[in-house]
Amino acid sequence: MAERLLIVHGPNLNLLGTREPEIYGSATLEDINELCRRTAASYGLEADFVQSNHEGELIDAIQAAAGTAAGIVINPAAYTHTSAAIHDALKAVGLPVVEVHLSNVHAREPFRRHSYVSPAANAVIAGAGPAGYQYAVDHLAALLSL
Ligand code: CA2
Repeated sequence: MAERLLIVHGPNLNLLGTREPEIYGSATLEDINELCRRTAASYGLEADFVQSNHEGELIDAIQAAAGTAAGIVINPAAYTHTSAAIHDALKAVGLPVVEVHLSNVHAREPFRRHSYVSPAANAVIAGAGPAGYQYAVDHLAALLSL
């Protein structure tokens, strides 16, 4: 059976492609999921997806990945800057993690420069737009020696 990756999208990312295209571009979340799916398939991996506007639902999905997924790609969105709980969940499952941000969070408001999630991630990609998700899947495949 194919190994699986979990792709986690945080709050408001369901709005991608409909608002603030000058910051987040015109790709929809489904476009990004399709990019992840295709990139994962190129390594013989399958991808599962979750988007939620609720912190607890994201944590439930991360916990459920233990035993079902080989790695996690996560854009925690605004929870990046607030959530010790998402950090703890990622540490608890012990899977390889790549944190992705569409925008360059370091070139924006000062509050976006700090991530609670980064210490729980193997790698962080910011500012590459949707391609960042492709690079994240590529990196997980490398960590999995695929
Ligand atoms: O750059 C990123 O990917 C972010 O994780 C996006 C978050 C933001 O809070 C982080 O600082 C950086 C916001 C996601 C909101 O997405 C929207 C998409 C379309 C319209 C409005 C919001």
